[in-house]
Amino acid sequence: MAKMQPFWYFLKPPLLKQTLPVLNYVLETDQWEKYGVDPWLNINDGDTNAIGDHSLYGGLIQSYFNFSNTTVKTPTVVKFGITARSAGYYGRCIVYLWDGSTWTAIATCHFSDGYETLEFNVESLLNTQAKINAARLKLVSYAINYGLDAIMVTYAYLYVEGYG
Ligand SMILES: [Ca+2]
Repeated sequence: MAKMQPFWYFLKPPLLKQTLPVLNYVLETDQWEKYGVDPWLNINDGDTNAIGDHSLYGGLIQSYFNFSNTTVKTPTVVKFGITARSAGYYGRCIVYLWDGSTWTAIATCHFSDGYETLEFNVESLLNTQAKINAARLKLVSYAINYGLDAIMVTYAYLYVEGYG
């Protein structure tokens, strides 16, 4: 027997929720340490496949990463997530996202011991399906305590809610 749906079910498409992990890496500026297999940030697997910076002054650039595509045509919530840990006093990096035409610094991340995930709302930047699907990620390490700050990053993704 067919499942009955309320009348309003047919008026509004279902809300889609999609996690779009890093898909691949395009070599542009390659300055971070690499551990494991390219593209390192596609799976949340700790130090196994990760990138890091233990350099004295930070400022190292790793770009760029592409994300998986979304089928959401009308995004309502778009977040960027990054999973990293300190490998020293603090782990710090600046996150840049490409929207198809420009790079924007969306956050300076601070990580302590042990992997944790930080999320940032980016729907003001990535406000269309085209921009989400054009998005690229660039990470720049950032050290305040010279010689003490160090970072390991293992996972990055976009999270999208909206209607197809
Ligand atoms: Ca990883």
